[in-house]
Amino acid sequence: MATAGKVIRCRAAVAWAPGKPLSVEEVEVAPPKAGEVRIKIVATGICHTDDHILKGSLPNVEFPVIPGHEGAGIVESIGQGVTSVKPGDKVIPLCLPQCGECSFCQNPESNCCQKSHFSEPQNLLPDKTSRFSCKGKQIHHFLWVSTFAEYTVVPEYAVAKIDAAAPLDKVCLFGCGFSTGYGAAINTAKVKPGSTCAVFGLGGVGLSVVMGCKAAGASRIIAVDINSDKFAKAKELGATDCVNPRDFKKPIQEVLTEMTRQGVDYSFEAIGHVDTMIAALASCNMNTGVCVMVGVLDSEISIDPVLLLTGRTWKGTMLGGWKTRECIPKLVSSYLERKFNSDLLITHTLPFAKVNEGFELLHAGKSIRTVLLF
Ligand code: COD
Ligand code: ZN
Repeated sequence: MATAGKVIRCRAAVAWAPGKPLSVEEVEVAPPKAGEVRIKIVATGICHTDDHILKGSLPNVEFPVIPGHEGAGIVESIGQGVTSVKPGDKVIPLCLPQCGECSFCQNPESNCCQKSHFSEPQNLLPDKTSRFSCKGKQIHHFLWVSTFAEYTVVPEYAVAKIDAAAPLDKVCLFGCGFSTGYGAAINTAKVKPGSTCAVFGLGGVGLSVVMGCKAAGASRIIAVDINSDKFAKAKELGATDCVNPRDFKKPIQEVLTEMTRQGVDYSFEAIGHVDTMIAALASCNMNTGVCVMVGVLDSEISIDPVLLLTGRTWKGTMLGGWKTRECIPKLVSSYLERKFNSDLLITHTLPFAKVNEGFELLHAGKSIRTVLLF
């Protein structure tokens, strides 16, 4: 490849400081070092988590930074010792790696690789340097993936090789939103056939939970959102009932408990607010209910312990519980076999230069997923 071993100058969206819109800049992307892969990003989705970065509400993010974590691309070049991918391969960069060696990776029940940001920051690559610079300044990586860049450099164990037939402008969603939501239902909650589910928040992540509940055979799926415009899509994807908490005077947990007599079997929170986390927990069956929190809070939460004392299970999920390098390619294959239609989550496709327009659509509640194309 003509570019291998050389610095590449290309476009990227840089967040220079919290509270400022993204700025599309020309950046330099250094070649991959040993154990790293340089990827030409072809498409990237906009997830609400990227918006949390711009607002400065995610902990452990360092500015200036190139956000984006829902991308798909093609390997441009590889560093020394890389064996699992080669230039030309289609790949998805993984914001949750799978090193395959740590005790979590070796545990069949776990997907929380110890190389993830819970153990070490992913603002710089593992050798503690950045491959990005702009106007003479070092730019930070985000969760190692930084998909709002035309080229990005990622450790090999955070790259999943996918089927060469995969359409990158569609399967980019598997880097976060679809995998997180779908897996929260299938892997984390382990939704059983015939069960009743409630999903709080009908963004790209919550609607993927709806799809997961449906695929697992749930017989009733109650979709909850304060934006009723989301209900048509929720029904199309499998919701049987749609509820807007603003249509009721009483708390939504009481509404759901009345609708289902004893509360739902599984509830999911895909918003990231304290009140909806507590409402989701209180909405599931007091004894056998399972509540999965998918959203992340920027504050602490306090609950009445009786909510758990009676037997409820309260869980979290990381990227839907998938062992990423191993399972994301399988999910892509299932997509190619048309086992589900995640394309329905994509409401807008924009050229990369319009990245800030994509965020405006998210703020206005008009988009589910906007996919940016380079
Ligand atoms: N009650 C009901 N619905 C609400 C409420 C409320 N009080 N407030 C907002 N909503 C709805 C909105 O109308 C919207 O439809 C939906 O909730 C949220 O959707 P989006 O499109 O804004 O968000 P998503 O689906 O892209 O992302 C949601 C997350 C919860 C994943 C995200 O915000 C988050 O918390 N991210 C951090 C967690 C994380 O790291 N997850 C894995 C990688 S992203
Ligand atoms: Zn995300």
